[in-house]
Amino acid sequence: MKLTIVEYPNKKLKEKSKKVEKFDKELHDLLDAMYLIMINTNGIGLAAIQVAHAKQALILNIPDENDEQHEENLIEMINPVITKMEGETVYQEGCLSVPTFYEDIKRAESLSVNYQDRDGNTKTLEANGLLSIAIQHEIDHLNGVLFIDKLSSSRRRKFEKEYKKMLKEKKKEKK
Ligand code: Y12
Ligand code: CO
Repeated sequence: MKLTIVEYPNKKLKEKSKKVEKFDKELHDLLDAMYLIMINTNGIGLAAIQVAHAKQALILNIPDENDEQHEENLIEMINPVITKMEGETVYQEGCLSVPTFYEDIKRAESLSVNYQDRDGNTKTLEANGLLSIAIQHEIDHLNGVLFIDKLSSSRRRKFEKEYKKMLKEKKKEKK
């Protein structure tokens, strides 16, 4: 399955993803292809809507203390629901769908999430630190929300100006 990353300002990213009902080969092929594209683009988290599939599915691969990613640390979450959030933390987030931009975003410090794995088994995960932030970032994607939607209006205006400039320069480079 050949996938490409959908980039802002594509309207697809505003779509709400649908609950997964079938835990079949089509879902497994999508998850496998998402993993390949995430690793090939230096990502640590990816939601299905970022590859134009409006399904409630996301993957995460948080690097270890040496900043290395290992496939055995891959987490696949289908139909995730956060049941508890505690505390507050700020982290400079980036997103494969908003290339080259990083912004400080305030989120819950820890959480508990219920989800299904690729075979439909029900799981619960307690997370804090970077994993907790990444889960919140990816679940936002399933609801059509990007990290830039959480910026103050003045910061957002600045972002839009800089992003437009970046897209213009990218277009020029292609010519
Ligand atoms: C903390 C904060 C946010 C997340 C969500 C997952 N975000 C990513 O995986 C971001 C990846 C990313 C990768 C980039 O590198 C390439 O595209 C090669 C990147 O750099 C550029 O766009 C130039 C930006 C973001 C998880 C945890
Ligand atoms: Co993202």
